[in-house]
Order: sequence, then structure tokens, then C-alpha cells
Amino acid sequence: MRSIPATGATRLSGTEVLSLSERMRYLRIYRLVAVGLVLGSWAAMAESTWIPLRTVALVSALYLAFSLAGEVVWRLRPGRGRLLFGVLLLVDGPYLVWVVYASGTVTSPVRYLIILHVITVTLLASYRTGLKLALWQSLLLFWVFYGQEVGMLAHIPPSPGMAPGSEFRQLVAFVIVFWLAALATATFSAANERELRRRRFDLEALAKMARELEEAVRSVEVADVVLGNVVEAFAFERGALLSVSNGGLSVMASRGLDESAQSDAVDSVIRRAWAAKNPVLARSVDPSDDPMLTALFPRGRNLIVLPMVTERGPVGAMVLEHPARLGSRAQQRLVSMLERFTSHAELALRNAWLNEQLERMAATDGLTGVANRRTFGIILEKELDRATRADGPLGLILLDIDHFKRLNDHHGHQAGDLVLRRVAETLVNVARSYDTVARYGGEEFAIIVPGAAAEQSAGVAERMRRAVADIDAVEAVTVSAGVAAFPSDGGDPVTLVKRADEALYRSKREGRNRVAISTPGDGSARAG
Ligand code: GH3
Ligand code: MG
Ligand code: MG
Repeated sequence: MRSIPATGATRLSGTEVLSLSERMRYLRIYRLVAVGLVLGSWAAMAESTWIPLRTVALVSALYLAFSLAGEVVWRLRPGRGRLLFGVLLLVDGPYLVWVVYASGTVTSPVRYLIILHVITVTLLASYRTGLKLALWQSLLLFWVFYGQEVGMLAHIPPSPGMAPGSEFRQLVAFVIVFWLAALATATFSAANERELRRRRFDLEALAKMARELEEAVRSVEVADVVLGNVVEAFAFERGALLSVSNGGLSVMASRGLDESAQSDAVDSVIRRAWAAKNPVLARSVDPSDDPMLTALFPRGRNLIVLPMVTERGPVGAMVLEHPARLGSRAQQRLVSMLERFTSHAELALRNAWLNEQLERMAATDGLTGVANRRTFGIILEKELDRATRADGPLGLILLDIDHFKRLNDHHGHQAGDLVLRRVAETLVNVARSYDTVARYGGEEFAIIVPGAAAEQSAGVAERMRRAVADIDAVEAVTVSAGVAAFPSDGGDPVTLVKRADEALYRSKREGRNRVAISTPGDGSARAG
């Protein structure tokens, strides 16, 4: 079982929340403030200190000079930044411990600078560095304490009010306090850091999807990019992106599902999400209320249903199955991130759909909905190429409505338009799915019949002629057709169309309402 990548961090381990130069800057500020406080407190405690202000000022100046020099070296040779940062932190220790010692170890108010230092470093660097530093400071403090006990260091008497012999206890109490401070800060900063890393992970995942969406043109590509990114970023095992089609839903993209279910009715959990315009979490799906999701996600558990709704109404939904139930906080974060992904998806899908609609409009005839002449030209070229490569036949039918001018004159153009639509519809019904029906001109249609030689194409044309004759219209409608085929009548589109047109002309001449197959004599007959 996988969990939500709180572990997004693994991918980002190289990227830090604060840059090294920012950390250097904050530590410089700390050092200046620390030295200022040390000198200030010395001036205030003038009579009660053993070490004169001048000495403290000198040591402080050396310490500041050393750390500033360190920074200068870092600017000159930035490659060794990390090492230098560590060395400067190590040097902070002896300085701080020395001023604490010089001001009377355990009672000195400047000892709080050590706590402040540990907290600062924990926040700026990492909790590990913070804890290492706490250890270093403790060692130095104890070393100073025992150094005084064994006479290695001059014994500086604590302030007068202290009970004799309580120094060690005081020291231990202080060390415990600053370890607690270090641990508390480390815990909080680790939590903060984790949160920041997660946010960054989320944003990077969104940015990655946005980049990939730029490349996706078709709506199915868009759906695939969106679902793929979501599933990858949040470790989902199964998911589907569904879109509204013909009142039901169909699967545009899926992951981990072996079925491509289609449904005429919309599952109740999806309708609920649409109505709420908010994600809905479903522990399980019910076969009677949610037939599609039940089919898509057998034994589905913990489904997150994200509605996709545009200003024109519901357009789809993204459904994801999470392998585990989540704590409420993780769930909130996940769901709000998923909503952001979904709103990108809505926008990208809407654009892709608009594009596809424009393309369809540019490729089809507005009145009849079949391919227009431009598309006919492109497809004929393509199919001829394919037929040439496959060494197979290709049929072309040109079909013209008989006496259409008369029909228009008698019943008006609207009736004529209706007949044109009916004829187009009839031709499409007779054609196979890989045939192309196109409106070639006013009341002329062209049909490309891949794989069919002249005779077979004539068969198709004949079926079309009969079907048109059965149309229920203001008056009987008939058509004449001319058939040509590749390779018998020619190898290029122009010749093929010309031959079919000549055959059509013969149909007209011989009395209309019939099909003629191109013959070598047609051309001269038309010319004559
Ligand atoms: P034929 O049997 O020889 O083909 O005679 P026809 O009257 O069908 O042929 P003709 O070329 O003389 O007339 C074609 C007519 O088709 C003329 C034009 O008004 C009509 N037409 C062309 N496009 C449209 C259209 O989009 N809508 C309507 N209603 N009529 C159209
Ligand atoms: Mg006509
Ligand atoms: Mg005509």
C-alpha cells in the first residue's frame, strides 16, 4: 500500500527552502546582534565583571572579523559554501561560550544568546545541524565548567547571591533548557519544512502538467495528460476521466482500468458532485445507482469524484481511487490540490473541444453535415496514395439530383434544402464507415469507396439511388450517378473525377435516375 507522497520531498531533496546566501545573511545579522548585546550587557555590568570591557570588545571584534572574512572567502569561492557555513557555525560556539564564561558561566544573562543561536541555526539550516550545534555548545559549556574545577581555567566566581555548590545543577538545568529549545524548534521547523516541500511539490506537479498540456492538441490527448499527471503525482492506482456525450458519459482517459465502459445514464455520485460543484468522496459505489463506476472500478473503494462544470453546464468528471483512507488533513490537502488540477483540465479540455469543433466546421458542409469539397479533395488524395501502395482498387461515385432546379422552383429553396439534407443522410446510411460521403457542389455529391473496383462501386451507387428514391419528400427525388475507379480509369484525382463526371453526364443523357460506369467513349460523347 502506498501513501500520499508527503514524500514529494524525495524528488526535491536537492532544492532548499532558503538559499545559502540568505542563510549567511541572517547569521551575519545574528552575529552583529549577539556582539551588540554582549558589549551592551558588559557596559551595564561594568563593576561586577572580572574581564574588562576592552578585552571583550577585542575578542568580539576578532570574532566578527573572522566571520566576515569567512563570508568574503565564500563570495570569492562559492563552491565551498557549505563547508565554510559549517566552519563559521563551529566558531560561533567558542565565542559564545567564552563570553558566557567571562561573564560568570551559569548566572550570566548572555548565556541566552546560546539558546538564540541554536534556535536560529535550527531554523536556518536544518534540524540536524541544530542538534549537532546544541551538542557542540553543551560540550564546550561542560569543558569550561570542568576546566575551572581542575584549575585549567581561571575560576570566575558566580554572582554573589548564589548558593555555594549549586553551580553544577544550574549548568545542567541550563543545558537541559537549551536542548529542549533545540528539540522543540527542530520539531516545528521540520514540520514547516515538510509542508513547504509539499507545497512546492504540488506546484511543480501542476507546472509539469501545464507544460505537457501545451503540447496536447486533441481533447483525448488533453484528458490523457491530465489524468496521467494526477495519477503520477498523487500515487493513485486507478482513475478515469469521463466526459459527457449524448446525455451519458464516456471514458476519455483511464489508468489501471481494463474496461472502457459507456453509459447512457449518469451515475448518481457524479450527479451529486455536479450539483454541489464540489468533489464528492465515495467509500464505495452502488451497482444500482452508479452502474458506470461499478463497471469501471470493480470493488472500488475510496473514490474521489471531481466534477468538471463549465458555464455551459457539466462537461465531465475525474474519478480517482485512493488506495487508502486518509487522515482528514491529508485528505483536505489532496482534494484541494486535485481541484486545482481539475480546473486546469476544464480549461484545457474546453479549448481542445472548441478547436475540434472549429476543425469540424472547416471540414464539413454546413447544410448537410457531410465532408465539404476541400475535405473530399484531401481524402481522395490520401486514399489514392493508400490504394497505390496497397495495390488495391478505389471507387469514386459522383451523384447529382435530377431536376433539382425544378424542385426548387416549385417548392422553394427551403424545401430544396431539406431534400439536400435528406439525400446526404441517406447516402451516409448506405455508405460503410470507411467510405467518405462529400458534398461536391450545389446538388452534387461525391462518394469515395476504398477497396471497391468499378463494378462494386456501381453496386453501392445503385443502392444509394434506390434509397434516395424511397425518401419521403415534397415530390419524388431521383439521382443520377457516374462511377469511375482506380486504377482502371486513371491514377490521379483529377482524371478520376473527370471520368466519373463524364459517366454521370451519360446517365443524365440516357434518361436520368440511373448509374453509369465510366467507359473510354464517355469523354468524346460529352465533348460532342
Ligand atoms: P439535372 O437533372 O440536369 O441535374 O437538372 P438540375 O435542375 O438538377 O440541374 P441544374 O444544374 O440546372 O440546377 C441545379 C440547382 O440546384 C440550381 C440551384 O438552385 C440548386 N441548388 C444548388 N445548391 C443549392 C442549395 O444549397 N439549396 C437549394 N435549395 N438549392 C440549391
Ligand atoms: Mg441536378
Ligand atoms: Mg448539378
